[in-house]
Amino acid sequence: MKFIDEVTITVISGNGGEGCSGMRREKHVPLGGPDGGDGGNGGDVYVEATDKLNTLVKFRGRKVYRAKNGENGSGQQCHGKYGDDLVIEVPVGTIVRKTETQEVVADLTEIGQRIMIAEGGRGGLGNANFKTSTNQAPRKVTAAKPGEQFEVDLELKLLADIALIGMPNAGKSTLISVISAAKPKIADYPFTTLEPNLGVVAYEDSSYVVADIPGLIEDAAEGKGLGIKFLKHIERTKAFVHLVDVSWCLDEFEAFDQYVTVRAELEKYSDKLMTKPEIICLTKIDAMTEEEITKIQKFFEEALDKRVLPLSSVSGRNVDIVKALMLQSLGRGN
Ligand SMILES: Nc1nc2c(ncn2[C@@H]2O[C@H](COP(=O)(O)OP(=O)(O)OP(=O)(O)O)[C@@H](O)[C@H]2O)c(=O)[nH]1
Ligand SMILES: [Mg+2]
Repeated sequence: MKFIDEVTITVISGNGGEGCSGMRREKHVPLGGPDGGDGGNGGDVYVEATDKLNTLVKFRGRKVYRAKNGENGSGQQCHGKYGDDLVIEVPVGTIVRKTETQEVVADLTEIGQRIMIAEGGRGGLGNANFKTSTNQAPRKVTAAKPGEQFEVDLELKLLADIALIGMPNAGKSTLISVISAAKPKIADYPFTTLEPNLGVVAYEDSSYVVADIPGLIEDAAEGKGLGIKFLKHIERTKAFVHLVDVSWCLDEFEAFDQYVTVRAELEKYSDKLMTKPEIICLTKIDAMTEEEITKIQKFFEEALDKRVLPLSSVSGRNVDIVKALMLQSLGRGN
């Protein structure tokens, strides 16, 4: 069971630039004196909480995050440029720990909160700093400090955006296993899933969290089956995908009856559940003829006056469309 999104990345702050050891050389000025400028400081690495992300999926690709090095100082007391800082955007709710010690270095709870996790190395001082009354021509510079490099673990507790609902055996766990990295138990008997499974779905440039919950049966709202506990989970999600296994049904009435049973339980539990966006999928259509599929689909669409999607997690038919519709139901798709 996975309720937590975790990823490890490497952060590297910038090295400080070297201080310069230089002497002023001008025509007609025999002893020009020291004029070496300081090296610039290396860039710092920050993490910043944003509401534009809700998972850590984007960190699965890129693992190394590096701020820029400071530039070296030069003659004529020119100071090196400071290295640019690096700001890593992470979802609100992310906790950052140093991998080695597990020390928490940032716990980001508010949008815009920004915390430095790796400090850039200081630039070295140029020799212009060391001129004294007794030493008019020092060669001395201080060494530039290197940046820091270490691994951090990012951890985000996931809250599901969308719940997969339906009767036991409808194919909920199978669907989450094909759209995310979740590996729930799947079996040909009811109540295989005893606790919700969460999966992160990456679709186009977005991602969202889907919960596969235990099957709902008649009187679930009164605690039957696995009961009320999981309706609470559903309450916090923004939308549902309602899976109806129509592959074994003798006719469209039997198929529709399953849908109505589950909706009735949602309604008994709370009116609020009824107003959430719902994507309806007729599952396991790989085991049906086109004729059977169309007949049941038409019946649902006419009864409900909305689009109903035939789906097969096994053949993959319409799986991408469901992913796109889920994103849309969150107000984030096209
Ligand atoms: N032919 C076919 N079988 C499927 C499909 N999706 C799921 N199944 C099968 O249906 C059975 C139930 O699938 P699950 O994914 O465990 O169903 P569930 O809705 O999670 O069931 P519970 O956890 O008991 O509520 C398994 O034997 C799956 O292999 C599909 O698209 N086509
Ligand atoms: Mg299941």
